[in-house]
Amino acid sequence: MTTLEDRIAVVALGSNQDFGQFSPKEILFQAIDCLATLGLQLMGVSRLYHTPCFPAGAGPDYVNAAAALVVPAAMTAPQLLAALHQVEAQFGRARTTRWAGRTLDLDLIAFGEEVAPDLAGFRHWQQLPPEAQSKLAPAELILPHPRLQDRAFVLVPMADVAPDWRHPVLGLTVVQMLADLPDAARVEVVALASDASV
Ligand code: PH2
Ligand code: MG
Ligand code: MG
Repeated sequence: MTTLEDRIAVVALGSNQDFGQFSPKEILFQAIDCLATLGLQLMGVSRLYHTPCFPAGAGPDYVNAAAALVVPAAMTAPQLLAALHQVEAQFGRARTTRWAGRTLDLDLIAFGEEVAPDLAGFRHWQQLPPEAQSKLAPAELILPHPRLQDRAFVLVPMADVAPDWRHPVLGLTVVQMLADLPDAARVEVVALASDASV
């Protein structure tokens, strides 16, 4: 049952590497089914998108998507993250180097209005200069995801499932953050045909 205390979380899904016989597109469909078995109610699943790897040239193109989940009131963000890591592991995800190709990446983008670890910690990572962004990765969970507003491969799918979610620090909705990106970034994120072909 959904209660008033339940929160909406947004998970970004990505894959740019086959897992056994499964293609990135098939992996994402299966991962979405898995999320539904975690005791999380799926509110919405975006279309699947073909996106160029970021940083450019660092690996094969990705398939990206987003899911909006109803999180039970008793579940914390770290608990949800641990559940996402379990699903990643089921799809052969090895946590090696930061920009390694990935069979399945499940990123916790937003957890209701939560700002973590706190406002100062969030701002530190959100305002990190671009040179440092490629070298440093936070050891702890930062919410909302500190690069959410920069990435068309996150915002375009998220606009399918939570267009009106408002960033608790930046004060902008998903639609507004997307409008602030250059056209060139948005048009690189291309919806896959919704038929069953892979
Ligand atoms: N994820 C990354 C690194 N680069 N590029 C695209 N297009 N999509 C991703 O999901 C992605 C990426 C790290 O998780
Ligand atoms: Mg990621
Ligand atoms: Mg990740």
